[in-house]
Amino acid sequence: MSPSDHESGSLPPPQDPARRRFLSATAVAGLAGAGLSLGLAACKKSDTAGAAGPAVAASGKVDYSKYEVPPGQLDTYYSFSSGGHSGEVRIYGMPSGRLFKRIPVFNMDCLVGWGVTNESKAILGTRPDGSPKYTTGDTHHVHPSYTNGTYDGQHIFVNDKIHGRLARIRLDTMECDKITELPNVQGFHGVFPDKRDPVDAKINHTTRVFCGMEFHTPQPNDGRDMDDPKKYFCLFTCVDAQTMEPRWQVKVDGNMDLVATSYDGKLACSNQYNTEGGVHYEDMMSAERDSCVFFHIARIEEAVRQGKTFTIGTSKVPVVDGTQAANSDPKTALTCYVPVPKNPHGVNASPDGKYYACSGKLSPTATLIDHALVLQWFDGQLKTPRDTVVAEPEIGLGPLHTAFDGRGNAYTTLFLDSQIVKWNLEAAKKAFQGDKTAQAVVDRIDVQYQPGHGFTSMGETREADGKFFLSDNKFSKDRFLPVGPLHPESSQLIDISGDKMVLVADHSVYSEPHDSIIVRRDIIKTRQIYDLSDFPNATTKVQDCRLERQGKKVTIHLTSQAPAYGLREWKVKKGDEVTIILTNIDKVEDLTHGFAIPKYNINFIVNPQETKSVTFIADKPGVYWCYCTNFCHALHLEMRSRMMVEA
Ligand code: RUQ
Ligand code: CUA
Ligand code: CA
Repeated sequence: MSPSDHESGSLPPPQDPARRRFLSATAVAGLAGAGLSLGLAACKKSDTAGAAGPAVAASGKVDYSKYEVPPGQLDTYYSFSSGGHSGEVRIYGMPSGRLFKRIPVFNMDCLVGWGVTNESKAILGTRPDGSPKYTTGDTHHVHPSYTNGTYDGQHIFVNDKIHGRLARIRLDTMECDKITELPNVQGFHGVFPDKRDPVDAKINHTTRVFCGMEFHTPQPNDGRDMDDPKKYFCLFTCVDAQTMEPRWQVKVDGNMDLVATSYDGKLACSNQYNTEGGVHYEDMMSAERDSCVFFHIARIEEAVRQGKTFTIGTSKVPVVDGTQAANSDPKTALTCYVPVPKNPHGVNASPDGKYYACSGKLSPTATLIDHALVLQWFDGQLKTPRDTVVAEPEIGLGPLHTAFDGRGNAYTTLFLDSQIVKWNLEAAKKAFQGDKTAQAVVDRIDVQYQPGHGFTSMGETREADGKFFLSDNKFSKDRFLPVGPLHPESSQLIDISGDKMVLVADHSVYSEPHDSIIVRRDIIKTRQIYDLSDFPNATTKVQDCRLERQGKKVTIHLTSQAPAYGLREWKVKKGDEVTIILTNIDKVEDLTHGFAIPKYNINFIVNPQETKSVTFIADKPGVYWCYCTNFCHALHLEMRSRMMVEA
């Protein structure tokens, strides 16, 4: 594709109604460039109606002070956001947009020592030499555990797209406690926990996490069959939320992108943009329609129980066949492939549990699929899977993700139009039934620029409160002080409580958040200090600090208590394998100490009543000052121990 391809306008100019047709195959070929040129054009302030933001409010004026959080006051919501290719998860306050914390998950982090301490390496997984197995990650989708259809404050699950891993974060400490690598999965993108058990009606909380697979590969992917398209397929994985072990997988036609689950626990679904099974991107756009594939969880678990399974390569995880050929009879089918316009993106469940909205991406539409009708299809009561579609409004160009306000409206991000479009579900259904007076789209607002995900406060729960929408935009040119070629992204807060959406704040964010969730603050109950009894290797008293030697293995049992470590110095020999176990015996909330050893690549922190350890080979003779990195006391700079390594 030459630059002139998109210059010459494979897409008509803005506001031309012809834009609101399906993108033709030729337009699609220029999509990436076209999207970009639209974005950059939109970035020139003079061109952009409403770029000044809130001037578009119905009243013509916005009282921004309403959305400020004054000094000393607390936010109403937490926002948990993925960090994209930073590999982390972030916590913000809403509506202030204050960044509270960055939780290292798949990345290294030398502030907390993630990837440095033995405890974090045990979670990350290691290579034979003890180093972390992977040090890169790509987090996209954060979703908390549920009870009774709303967040229960227990855990957050987040995917790693690169290496096919699922991580769990404890919400009491806001730390990752488990990482699972999914077998035979590449491009693990969509993830969603179930909201109740499909088999045991008494279990009304999350027990499974469902994981899509975006990149189809030969199975097994060990170098054979690389040129045989029939050997390529994708797997949908169910992970046990408690043990974090994969329970089962489903072989699927086409690929999977985003994932959503039903409120009754019966169904999970995923949008598919490559039902063609193409390996080049033109091939992935050749069909007029792709699918949203639904999984009948109880039937799959029954098939697994009956052993109607196979395994792939060295993996022991049972796999069932969810391909269309193997599931032609609805009454026994494990899967239902609902046709939707080509190359859809996000799929989101409405808070009333009735619908799934699948965004068109290359089609200017959203497809509304009725949950009850999907169940009817599985009961053999419908002619075709397409009969489950109850609306397909035209909403704008490049629809990606949809959020809900709990009042019957959906809010979809339009990547190419740089807008959020608000549409009414019932009106969209009426229009689909032929009612010419029904208007699905009720409002639009410009965002700056090119939104990816958007989310509403509590919007993925039964308690959707319809107060805020957050638009995570991929471009921010001109919105913030320039900081060099890598721009921040913008996360824009929109008040959706009235009929018209009102832009109320621009927050800059470091690249590259994808998904976030906005959680009411009363749901989150954190610990403020750790419990020493949770750490069997803790050193609880200064008097117990000591050096133990067994051959060449040396263990230093150490405490920190402002402003000193429990040992002022110790001596080891060159070649010793040294393990330092450090317990912070300070009980005061917020009193964290650090521990760094120059030239030994050791850097981590211990929070009040926490224990962490590091292991290294003392291969460099000399004096090394182990020092506190976390400002803790007036004598923080003096808080050091002298490590002497004898030649
Ligand atoms: S997907 S916008 Cu993971 Cu849309 Cu990022
Ligand atoms: Cu301890 Cu600074
Ligand atoms: Ca396609």
